[in-house]
Amino acid sequence: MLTIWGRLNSHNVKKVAWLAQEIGMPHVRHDVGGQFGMSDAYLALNPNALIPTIEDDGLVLWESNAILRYLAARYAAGTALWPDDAAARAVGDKWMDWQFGYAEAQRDCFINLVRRPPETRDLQAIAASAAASAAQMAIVERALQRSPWLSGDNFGLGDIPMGVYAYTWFTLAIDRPALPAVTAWYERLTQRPGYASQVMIPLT
Ligand SMILES: N[C@@H](CCC(=O)N[C@@H](CS)C(=O)NCC(=O)O)C(=O)O
Repeated sequence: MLTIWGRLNSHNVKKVAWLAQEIGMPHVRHDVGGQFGMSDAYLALNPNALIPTIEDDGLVLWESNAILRYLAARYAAGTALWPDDAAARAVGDKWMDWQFGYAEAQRDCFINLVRRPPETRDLQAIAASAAASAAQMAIVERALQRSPWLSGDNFGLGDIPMGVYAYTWFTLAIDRPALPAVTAWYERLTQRPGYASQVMIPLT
């Protein structure tokens, strides 16, 4: 059975737990990282001292997006999650790498508003981060005006990383410009059981 190590209030762990639900893969998840710490046994699996890590059929793997690609290729090949056609896969694939840049833009909002007590928050950093996130989301908006999903005509792997960050964006107490296509996409995501159970949890 698939094993996932990582606390669920981590963006990168959410991606993997959500995909496991989309594929319908039974799995066990162990809380690691953040307030749960990391044992020597865990660090032997992942020398980066980061989460998530998985073990599947003898394979130990870290890097969340590599995990998504592995699980989809192995367990969902030929479906919209992992189309046979390389060009069709690439449509969503680019958004997976693009998300890491987005995460940088949103980072100061998240750290200050979620991880720090109010008296130590850097309001300038929050404002700059909110503006940077909005500029990035405007790029997502233009893509979603052309197709309903970041992966194209169907929900796919490319929707998962940014889908996780969209929940944070819509949940944080920050100024957000009106982005109708992003909002409609987000509302469709909230209807997916795996998103509701693995992503829409308290940010803290
Ligand atoms: N590129 C890595 C980044 C992993 C990462 O930064 N994970 C964060 C949580 S989202 C982490 O491990 N933080 C330390 C901790 O939780 O103790 C991936 O995508 O898996």
